[in-house]
Amino acid sequence: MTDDITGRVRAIGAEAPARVAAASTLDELRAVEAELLGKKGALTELKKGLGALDPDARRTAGQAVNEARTAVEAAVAGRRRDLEAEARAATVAAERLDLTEVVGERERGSLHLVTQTWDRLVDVFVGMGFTVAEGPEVETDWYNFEALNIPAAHPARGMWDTLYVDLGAPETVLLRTHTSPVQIRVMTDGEPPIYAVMPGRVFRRDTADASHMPVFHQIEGLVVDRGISFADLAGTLESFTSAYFGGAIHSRLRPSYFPFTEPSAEYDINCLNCEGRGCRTCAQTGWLELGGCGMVHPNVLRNVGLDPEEWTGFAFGFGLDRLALMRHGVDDIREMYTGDVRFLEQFPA
Ligand code: FA5
Repeated sequence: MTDDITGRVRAIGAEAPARVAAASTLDELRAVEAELLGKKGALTELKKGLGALDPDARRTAGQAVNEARTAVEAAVAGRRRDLEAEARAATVAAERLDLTEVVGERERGSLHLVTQTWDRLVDVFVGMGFTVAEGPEVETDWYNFEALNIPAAHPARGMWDTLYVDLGAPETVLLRTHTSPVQIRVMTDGEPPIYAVMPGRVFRRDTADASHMPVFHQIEGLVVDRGISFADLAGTLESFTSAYFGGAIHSRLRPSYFPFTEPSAEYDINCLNCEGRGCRTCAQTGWLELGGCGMVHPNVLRNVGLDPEEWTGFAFGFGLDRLALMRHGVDDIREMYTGDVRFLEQFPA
């Protein structure tokens, strides 16, 4: 009986390290511990049988139980340490933040050079007290031509090679050839005094070259007030030029003809790409035409119901893309429309 209990206790003690080592999680370890040492565990059960033994046998068996218990407890404690360390290492690995990782800068696009120029021009004119208006790109013959003192069959229509839209009666709807129709809309929608600029996209059957595109942009200006003279126009253009280009710049007003202004002029600046010496941007002339201008024709004022005896005004229309060319030293307008990122990246904004 003694040998039986002592033998079984020793057997438990001998097997214990292997069973404990086989526990691969803390839960499994707890289960093994309960099976061996718990209230209903194997060693506890065996210990209960000690009371029935004679004193010598009880001592031997009791000692064996204590030794086995100590051995099991040591094995469990050792395994628990290992498993807890493993669990901690797993948590640390799972929650690890790599603070040395370099997150690359986000690639951001930028505004196109034409948009930047548009915004800048608007800023300059708003700074001079102008408001901003826009009109539609598809216009009627009335706004683009008739109201601007260019009746049907007038030879001046040849100044603008027009793209017509196949809508309504033939040649009544078109892609606007200039931003001047917005003058008519502004005068029809509001009352003088008017101080407005009107940027927008325009369309012509022009062949692309270093200074021409079939689709390009203009910024129109219109002032209608009492007592406005050509000197006001010249002074406004002067202030605009120095505000936009900064520094000393040579400009000139060259007599010209537009049906909707009288007198009319072309506004040229000294080509900045060749400093007036002559290059392909200015077709070797040393001057680049930026736009037309003049005093609003009395017929235009009458067409929108204004009395030319009471109101006078001036108007101008600049090539927005050409302003961008000059300001940024670009020698070919087509560069702006090829979508070449290497070109566009030079103008971040
Ligand atoms: C006009 O379009 C008139 N509406 C301007 C005007 C407004 C005169 C108000 C008087 C009063 P013009 O056709 O010259 O004018 O064009 C004006 C400017 O647009 C030109 O000086 C030039 O800078 C620009 N431009 C004209 N055609 C092209 C083109 N194909 N590509 C790029 N820019 C152009």
